[in-house]
Amino acid sequence: MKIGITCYPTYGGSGVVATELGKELAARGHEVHFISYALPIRLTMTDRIYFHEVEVLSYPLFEYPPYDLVLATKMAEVMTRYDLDILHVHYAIPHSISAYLAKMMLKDRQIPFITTLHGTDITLVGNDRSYLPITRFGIEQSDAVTAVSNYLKTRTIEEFQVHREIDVVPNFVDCDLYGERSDKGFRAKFAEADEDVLIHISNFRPVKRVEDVIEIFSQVRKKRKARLLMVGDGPERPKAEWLANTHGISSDVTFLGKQSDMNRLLSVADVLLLPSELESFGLVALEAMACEVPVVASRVGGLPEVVRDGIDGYLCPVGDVASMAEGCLRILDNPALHVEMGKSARERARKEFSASKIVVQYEDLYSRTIRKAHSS
Ligand code: GMT
Repeated sequence: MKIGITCYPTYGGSGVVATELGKELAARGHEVHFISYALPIRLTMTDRIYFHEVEVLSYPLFEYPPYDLVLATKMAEVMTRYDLDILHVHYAIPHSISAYLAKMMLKDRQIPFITTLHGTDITLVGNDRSYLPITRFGIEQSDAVTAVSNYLKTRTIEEFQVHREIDVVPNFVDCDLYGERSDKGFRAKFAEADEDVLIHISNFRPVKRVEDVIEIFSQVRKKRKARLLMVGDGPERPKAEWLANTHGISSDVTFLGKQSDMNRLLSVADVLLLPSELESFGLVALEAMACEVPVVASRVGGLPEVVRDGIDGYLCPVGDVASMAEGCLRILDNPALHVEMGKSARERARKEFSASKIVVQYEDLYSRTIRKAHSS
């Protein structure tokens, strides 16, 4: 198949999933065309992968340059020039609307588009009254819609009152890449041999509750020699840095900023902390699980569909930093439990969320959607 993919190219789970999907599809023989305003961060240009940049003209009249229109124009151009069979957009706003416009521009060709809902496009942004009607419209007009968890599907139906089929296709992880052990030398860059390594990876937005990460670590640090790696960047980073200072633990906390080798970093970690206010899936939890790293996270959104409480880590109420610290200590104080949880987590990632298991679900959906579009 010839498949167009649009996503946000910046740091964030939706762009990562879209990029990894494109790479997997190309490896399986499909031709994949990425359409976005920049090269997606994890995209490497290999055989059958193309990138089409959306360049937004700035003009003094445009206080807000109309990216959605330029994107629609580029989508239509790529769909025509490369004779695409289907377009798959990740994150509803504004991508589903641009895809709808592109489809209308090429009405005679009947090229269908699929929208994958990732989370904040429904729970935060799309839910805002100023975006809700247009988001609902994008969902209704899509030829197929997928959500990354049952939780997200239910919330979409309830809050957007959409009466259409939504397929749940969970996120996936490359279990060959995630799970390779790093050499001891790499771990030594971050921690002494007798220190535990806790890790948090996110875009440091308010929804991630990075201050809770510091609070949890602070409690763990009182009981054990440990180090915290804070990976990523975003608006809440200064608050987290300040809090680490206040607790007198700043020398034990390393802010690494944006990084690309997540698999290598995860492989040196003992526990992943993800105390988010909300996660529709929690891709980083899955990536940690594939690396045999138990997860201590909030019992919220789609996270219980990924992490089994007491088996792959611990899930606690949002904001309950004491229980989360207790969960970390239970794991770190008990090496046998640590190993057992890590192995269960990897096994679950491998069995339920491996690329080979999930990518075929998208392929199947593409084929069904294309057939339906041509038969109508
Ligand atoms: O977190 C965001 O701000 C948006 C989005 C993203 O692009 O990272 O995250 C969502 O999509 C991920 C990939 O499907 C999910 O793993 C995240 O749980 C989800 N974030 C939220 O629901 C907060």
